[in-house]
Amino acid sequence: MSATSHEDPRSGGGSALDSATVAWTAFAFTATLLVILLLWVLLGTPGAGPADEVAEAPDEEPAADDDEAADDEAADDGEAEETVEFVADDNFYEDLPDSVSAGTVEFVMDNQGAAEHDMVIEELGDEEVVELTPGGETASGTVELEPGEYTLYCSVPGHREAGMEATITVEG
Ligand SMILES: [Cu+2]
Repeated sequence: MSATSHEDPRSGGGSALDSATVAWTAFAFTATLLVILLLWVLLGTPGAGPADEVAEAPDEEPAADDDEAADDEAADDGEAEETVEFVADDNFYEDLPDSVSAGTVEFVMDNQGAAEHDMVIEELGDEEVVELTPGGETASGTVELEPGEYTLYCSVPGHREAGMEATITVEG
């Protein structure tokens, strides 16, 4: 009983003290947070400018590197001086030019037929310049051509005889 009566004022006083302490602590904590926030904003904002510039710079450099890499790949492929786009169908070629310039020539074949077709150049040891390509697909091949007359044909049995043959002049 007496212990309880002694404790009540203490715990009451203790609670009042605790409330004041909690209030002060909360104020100090909030003030500290505000100061930290203020410092973060003041220091962070000037830092954001250079940070953005630094972030943007690498974005531009890799893009330039990619372009150079693409150019290098094209160079590795021979970087055709001339591109000849033509159509293969069942069973004939269309849109093949009568002549091209000597050098590296890329042949792009659009197979609009139903059957498979390729494009071989007889004078290059029957080299298959454009691989066997299913109907509806496009394929290409690059070849080095010296001046002269060349015969292009499809190596699928029966196709050359059916009309898949063309003559092209390579001019020096
Ligand atoms: Cu063919």
